[in-house]
Amino acid sequence: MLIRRPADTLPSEITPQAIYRDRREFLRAAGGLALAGGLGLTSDDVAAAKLANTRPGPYSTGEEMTSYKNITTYNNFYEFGTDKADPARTAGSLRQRPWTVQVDGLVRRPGSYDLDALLKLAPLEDRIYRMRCVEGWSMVIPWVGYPLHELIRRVEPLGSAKFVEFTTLADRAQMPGVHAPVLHWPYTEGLRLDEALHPLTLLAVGLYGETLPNQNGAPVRIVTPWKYGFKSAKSIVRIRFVEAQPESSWMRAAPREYGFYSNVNPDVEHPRWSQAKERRIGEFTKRKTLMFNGYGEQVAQMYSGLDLRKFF
Ligand SMILES: Nc1nc2c(c(=O)[nH]1)N[C@H]1C(S)=C(S)[C@@H](COP(=O)(O)O)O[C@H]1N2
Ligand SMILES: [Mo]
Repeated sequence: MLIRRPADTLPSEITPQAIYRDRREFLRAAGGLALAGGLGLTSDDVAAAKLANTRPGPYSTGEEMTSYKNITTYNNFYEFGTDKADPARTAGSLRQRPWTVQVDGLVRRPGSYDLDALLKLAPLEDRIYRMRCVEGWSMVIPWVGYPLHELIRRVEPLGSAKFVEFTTLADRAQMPGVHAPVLHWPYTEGLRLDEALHPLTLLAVGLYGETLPNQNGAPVRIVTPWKYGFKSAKSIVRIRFVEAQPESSWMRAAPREYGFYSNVNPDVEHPRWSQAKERRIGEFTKRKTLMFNGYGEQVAQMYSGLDLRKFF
């Protein structure tokens, strides 16, 4: 077990000036919604105004974004209840600060890193991603964050590290859903190291130009847009580098239904339903689900030679 030391800060020479400027802009945006109440604007008005100031980063889709309201009231976050409406109602009890992320396992610079220090590691970008839940619905979400590789590179994984495991907060005092035995707590997820290093994989801290609402995984989460939503672990507290493929909470709960890879794949049906189509939240006609959620050009080469029916 690692002991938290004050020395667990990442070197300051890796923090260029530009990052501080970006961060100031981000924090200014985060005050926007509070102001909106006074002006009588709806949160969607404010979100639209904010987006006028955002510069969609690489890989952003030009598709219409899901409304702020839908993104923040239709959630899967079982630590706050299993109904889609539960997290928006009950996640107010989550305390976003202080927040530390423990980095350990097969890594040269393990430590307990303060989230505010992690926020300064790289410029925050706006990334508009398609997201697909294994349940058959999808959204387009404008995330704020930076590629996870920015963090991974700086903590220097050892050559023996092949996978990354994410552990999320499981605090009964703050999370009413953790009392229910619906999953094995804490919620854990994992990626192969090359997936975690892929430029699409985000360490996300906001959406619609704002800090993350609690129900969306505040204060920091993973986003892997070519995989089913459950791979995008919310409210993470630990990143562990390991040699063997880790077992995620969903694999443990239902190994026949949820594999480690969980790449969006319209050709591999879930044992209880087809994955060929999806309903974009806010729309009525179903859409065809795209291989790798439409990110095949970016990610398919990572799986060449892998039988995607076996490694689902
Ligand atoms: N800790 C934690 N992370 C989680 C979940 C959860 O229950 N607990 N649900 C997952 C699922 S199934 C989905 S679809 C996405 C939903 O993210 P969103 O509510 O921000 O759209 O979060 C994922 N991350
Ligand atoms: Mo999901």
